[in-house]
Amino acid sequence: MSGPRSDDLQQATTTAFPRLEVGDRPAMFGCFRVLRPDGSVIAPDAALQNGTGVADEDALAMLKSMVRQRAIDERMLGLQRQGRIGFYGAATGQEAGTIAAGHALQLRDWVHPALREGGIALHRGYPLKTYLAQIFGSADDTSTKGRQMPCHYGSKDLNFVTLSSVMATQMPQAVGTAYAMALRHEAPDRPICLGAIGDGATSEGDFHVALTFAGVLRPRGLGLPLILYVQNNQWAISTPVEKQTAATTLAAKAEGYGLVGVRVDGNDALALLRVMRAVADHVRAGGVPVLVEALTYRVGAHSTSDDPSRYRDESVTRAWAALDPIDRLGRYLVGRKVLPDDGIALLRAHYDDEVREALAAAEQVPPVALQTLVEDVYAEVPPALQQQLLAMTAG
Ligand SMILES: Cc1ncc(C[n+]2csc(CCOP(=O)(O)OP(=O)(O)O)c2C)c(N)n1
Ligand SMILES: [Mg+2]
Repeated sequence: MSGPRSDDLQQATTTAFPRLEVGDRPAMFGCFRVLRPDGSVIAPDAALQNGTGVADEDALAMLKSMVRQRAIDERMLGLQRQGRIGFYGAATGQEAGTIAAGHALQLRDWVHPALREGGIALHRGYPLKTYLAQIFGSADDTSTKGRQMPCHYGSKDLNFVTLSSVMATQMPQAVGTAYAMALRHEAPDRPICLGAIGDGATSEGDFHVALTFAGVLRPRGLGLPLILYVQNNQWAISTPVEKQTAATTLAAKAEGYGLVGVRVDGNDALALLRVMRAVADHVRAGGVPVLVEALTYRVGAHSTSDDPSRYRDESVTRAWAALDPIDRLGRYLVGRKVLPDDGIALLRAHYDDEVREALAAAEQVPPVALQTLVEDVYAEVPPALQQQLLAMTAG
């Protein structure tokens, strides 16, 4: 039994999507795009639902999560500036890249996130209360028990694996998860795994190790159910993507490992959903793994520890900010009369209220109990650790 061939996907995606810059080059050099920045559809296709291939309820569900994520991110940045939390990495301007990728997955699928994919967990149902508790390291942090930096969410229930701060380590792990799914489940209906990474981390050895194994592991003669998902926001802290690679695109790297590469406008939620759904179907059914490059821009700082005005031209940032993914999808939905003219503002007010209430409750929760520091490693806490704990609590 064999799965779809890689060129089936190329065929499907190149014919189904209007592209940003195509010529006669394959999809990994072009860039799929459905919406213009003003929310109009570039090339409505009468054969597709709504001319875009995306149902209104899907577009609206994505928009809600995107607005919610921005409301959370902006509040968290404010908290860090006030000294109430230690660190935060926002996904501002990348909400489409995060939420649309998550929306294309099924709940039984797996996610190995990078720093900016916390919104996928929220979109899958990770409670805001737990999200905030992870950031605070409070007693409600049931996922990481206060032992991880903020933004390292994890949820067994949601198949959302806690990221390690060491860049790119999640990619070989994602290959392993996909391999396990391929061994345990029958195509064409296998749970799939999304491994997410930033452009900068594609320079890490782990990324290339992952691509090698993604190509050569073929259990049952099929490709792994794996999407390697690069959010190319064009910066790795202060290093621009041009200094990470001389390749024409990051998607092009797929070819060298026997994988399929696809590039998509990372600020266009509809294009992303279309591409990610096509890709998910392809790898679920047994096709070779796909490297998806979502082209976007980090309009904010790298994290709360960074000041980008010191190393980049912020007029470029403003140009990208004008391509905002929330405004674009919002205008599309206003145009379709799914959303009133002030729909985004109404949603934002709603989520600001939600965040304010959740935060007020989260800040009342005490820190994780000290004794948990010595738990979970040994079946019985060894005497030396017991003594150290005693010394800490007595002090
Ligand atoms: C192995 C390793 N080297 C360096 C760092 C420090 N570091 C954290 S994030 C980051 C840049 C990440 O850039 P990118 O992969 O483009 O993701 P983005 O932050 O832009 O989403 C660096 C250098 C790290 N965490 N791990
Ligand atoms: Mg980056």
